[in-house]
Amino acid sequence: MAGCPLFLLWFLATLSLLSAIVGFPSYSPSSTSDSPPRRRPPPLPVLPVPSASQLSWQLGEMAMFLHFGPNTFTDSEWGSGRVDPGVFNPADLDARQWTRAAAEGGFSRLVITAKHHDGFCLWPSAYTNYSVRSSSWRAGRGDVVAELAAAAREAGVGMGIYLSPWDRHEPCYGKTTEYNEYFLGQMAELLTGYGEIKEVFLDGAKGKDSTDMEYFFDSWFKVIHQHQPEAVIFSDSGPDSRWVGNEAGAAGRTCWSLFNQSDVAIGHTTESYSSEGDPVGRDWVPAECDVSIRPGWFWHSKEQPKSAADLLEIYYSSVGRNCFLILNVPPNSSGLISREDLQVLQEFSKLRRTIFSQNLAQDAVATASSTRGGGSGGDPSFGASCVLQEGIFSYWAPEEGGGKWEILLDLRRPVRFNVFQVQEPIQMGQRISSFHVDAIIDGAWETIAYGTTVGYKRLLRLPLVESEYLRLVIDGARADPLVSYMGIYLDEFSTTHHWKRMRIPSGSKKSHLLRQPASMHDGYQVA
Ligand code: FUL
Repeated sequence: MAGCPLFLLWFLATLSLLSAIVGFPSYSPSSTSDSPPRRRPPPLPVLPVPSASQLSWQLGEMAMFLHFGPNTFTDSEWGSGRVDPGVFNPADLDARQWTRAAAEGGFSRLVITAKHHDGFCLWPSAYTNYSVRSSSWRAGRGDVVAELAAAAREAGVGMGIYLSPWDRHEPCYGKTTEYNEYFLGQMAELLTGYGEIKEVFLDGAKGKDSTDMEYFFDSWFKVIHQHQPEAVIFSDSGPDSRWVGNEAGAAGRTCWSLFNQSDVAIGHTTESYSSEGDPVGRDWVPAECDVSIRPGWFWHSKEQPKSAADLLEIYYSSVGRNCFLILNVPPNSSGLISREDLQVLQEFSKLRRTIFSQNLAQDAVATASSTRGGGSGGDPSFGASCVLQEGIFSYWAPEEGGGKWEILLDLRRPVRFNVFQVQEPIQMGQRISSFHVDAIIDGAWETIAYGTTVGYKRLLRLPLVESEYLRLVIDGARADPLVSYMGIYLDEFSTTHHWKRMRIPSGSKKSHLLRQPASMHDGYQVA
């Protein structure tokens, strides 16, 4: 008050006297009976957390990968870089057919091998003649990247590029400065000439006997983000998404998006670290699972695609384990995705739709051990019922500092299911480190699944269960756990062969656990 002028004191005193006499409304910090209750703000995020582009990438769940180039015409995987560019002649190339397949199949992005290890460029790069310009396709005037970018924009699918650091054609490969300049020059062409690029895929592969070469990854990452701030950069170590450590499309049952980028040198990964992440990692670098629909990455006339059931299996072990799936569907030598691959993609999306389009718990009554905001029932904006709303932006939060974290679902009728889905609001950090799921079986609680991490999405396949009550018990977390979604589903496809062995008591009103061989199920192993 020392510096407060006297007249101001006089003014404030007069004002409060007047307001007492004439009843001016006055502000009081505590709420009165007719003012709305004060909302409790959300809890603090627990670092590290995803960037906005990592978040939208993860919500997109799946990308379609397109391996295409001279290898498609020469029945090879790692082209030598000495193949005549004239071999590249996809007479019926139709990028719209590719983007249609991606959009209809539920893929949020497409990533094309703009340049694979053979050094051939699918766009007319100004820095080399080893490109579409020297091919017979469209009389040397074609640009595959441009056609795909336009079709992807039209179909509302994001566009991504693979630019191989290892280059078996380019003569300056091995000369550090020259090749890094060459690579960045090409990268700039791709990132400035084709609209928005959502992903840049940097492969760590390099043949054993190939020339030594130092890549300036740090400069590359900076330049990529200067040109395309929203692009997710994939490499063995991130910075935005990390290789999962295998090419089978399978993450660890424990899978943290937390990671120490500086502990991993590109080209020198340890599979367990890449596939499981790091519970004490400093960086947010979620895993991306790359796998091909066919045995090879490029199309080969003698190879056949995997089945839709195989892809479903891959979906469970990638997207269902907190990862992003990039599924390669290589166009054939006429420039189209083959009919048999399209067929499998359609079946795969039908399977996912059939299993996941209806949460069998959607009419449940959800209650929790506590809710943030305390009081009677806590703050409804953090209530247990939030876990029945799809997505990650509404979530249940427990009262701070409590040790018991449980969500109970009263399904209000016996429901038969064999898949459990749980999600965390990852924008608040990945927290849960162990959990289990119980159901009332024959009148008593029985544990039907154990899991470790959750992250964006965790799918657990279970023995077939019929129950009216289900509870998620969180046994360990890095901070107060938050849960954004819980779902139960019936998958009659990936377990078809087990159904035959089960006897479902007819006319039974009780809840039952219909046992299946435990080893067949994700959720039955302490993950
Ligand atoms: C590997 C490459 O060598 C394959 O050819 C393919 O591009 C795959 C995605 O990455 O490391």
